[in-house]
Amino acid sequence: MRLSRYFLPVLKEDPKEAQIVSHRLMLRAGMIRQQAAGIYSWLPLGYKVLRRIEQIVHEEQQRVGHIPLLMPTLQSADLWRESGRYDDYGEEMLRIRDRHKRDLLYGPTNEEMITDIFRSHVGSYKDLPLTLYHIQWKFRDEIRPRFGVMRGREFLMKDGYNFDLTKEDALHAYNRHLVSYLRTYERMGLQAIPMRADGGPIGGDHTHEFLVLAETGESEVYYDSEITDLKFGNRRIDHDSHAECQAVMEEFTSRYARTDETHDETLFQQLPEDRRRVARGIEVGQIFYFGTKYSEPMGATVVAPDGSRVPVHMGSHGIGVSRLLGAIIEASHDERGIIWPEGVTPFHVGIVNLKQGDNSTDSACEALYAELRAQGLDPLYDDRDERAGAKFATMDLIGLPWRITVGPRGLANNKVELTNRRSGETEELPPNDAVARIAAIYEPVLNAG
Ligand code: P5A
Repeated sequence: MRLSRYFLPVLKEDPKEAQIVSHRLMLRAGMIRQQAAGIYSWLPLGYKVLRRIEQIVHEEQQRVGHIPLLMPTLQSADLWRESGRYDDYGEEMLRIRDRHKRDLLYGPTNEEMITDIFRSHVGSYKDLPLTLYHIQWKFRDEIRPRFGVMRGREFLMKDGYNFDLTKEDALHAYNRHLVSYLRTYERMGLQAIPMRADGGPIGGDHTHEFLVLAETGESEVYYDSEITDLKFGNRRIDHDSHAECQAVMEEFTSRYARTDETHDETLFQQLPEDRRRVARGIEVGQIFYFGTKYSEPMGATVVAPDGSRVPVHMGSHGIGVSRLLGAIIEASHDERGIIWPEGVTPFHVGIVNLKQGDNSTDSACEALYAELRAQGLDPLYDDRDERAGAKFATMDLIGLPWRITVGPRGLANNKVELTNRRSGETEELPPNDAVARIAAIYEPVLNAG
């Protein structure tokens, strides 16, 4: 993309309404625009990151055999009356009436709808196990929408639902989700720690939240510092193996790590003092096993091997896709702006032309731009007629992990500058080497799916 032709409405001033850094930077970098309290338009740069995050989520879901589908945002109230949640859900649910006076709602989650799909089309244990998921907008009429996309009213969620014959199989699905979430967040450059949590309006007492540690997080968390040494990394796991998934689950959840809802001070005090941590965290996902809470009242049953009809065991599993942008920025920024991890960056590398209009500089930039694209990369070329300082400030603000700076002085020696956004380290090298370097850096990212 050439910046002169892009739509990147950056703000010079700090927006007053933003209380936390991610909200401020998303507004300043022209990523989002608020349309009503907790409701945002996704401007091109924000939309690009949102799509990258969605892509990672899709790839990691499908890696473990989960099947994508798409359910609507509007749902019939009757489904929710069947489960009993229409009255229970309270004011967070946005209720709508259509012209025929039928009650609808803007879905805050989809347990009822997926259970309806299941009961209409699946009748035998032979069709199990089954996990279906989608990435779809949700609406929760939060009392206090705040912090930009972190606590929106309209927000994008990946929600998945498993259907199993037995509790044991459903707990395997739970563990498999935990494994796949660990990998998903790591690909986004995040450490998200599974912590024992509370079932809330979704239900069940077997549930973990995934938290990214950040001072601005809304949840208070208590954990054993050893847990932050755990990495999932590039392990190869057989996702159908109960034992392998169980082992990962135990490794990542056996140390003390709880949100304030389930915190137990007596247990916590048993940790050596130097390992006790009290901090704040951003909840970027949650997994639940709730057994037959929905299948029983809604009649989602299958014929079991012995011929009897039994309600299926279910769980649901959510990732806060739009919230993740805020969480990543909270975890990765400096005073100049965002620092995107390579896995989610909107553009892989920025090209800064220090002397727009100078023939040799322009053509060197054009050649770099073309070669990077030929390598399957997505560069942003700042071809505007602006001062170098302004170009650097924009690149720093929008947070591309790498920048190639091209000017007549360097080109006289066949050199450009390659700068790392995070460390600030700069190296001079021939343009071809810069392309090769960037291609090598992104090779694992482009092949991670
Ligand atoms: C699991 C999937 C559920 O809704 N039903 C389907 C279950 N879980 S949850 O924990 O309530 O939500 C899943 C994730 O969605 C994000 N989230 C939000 N993001 C932005 N703004 C909000 N108001 C909001 N509410 C929830 C969180 O990341 C949460 O973990």
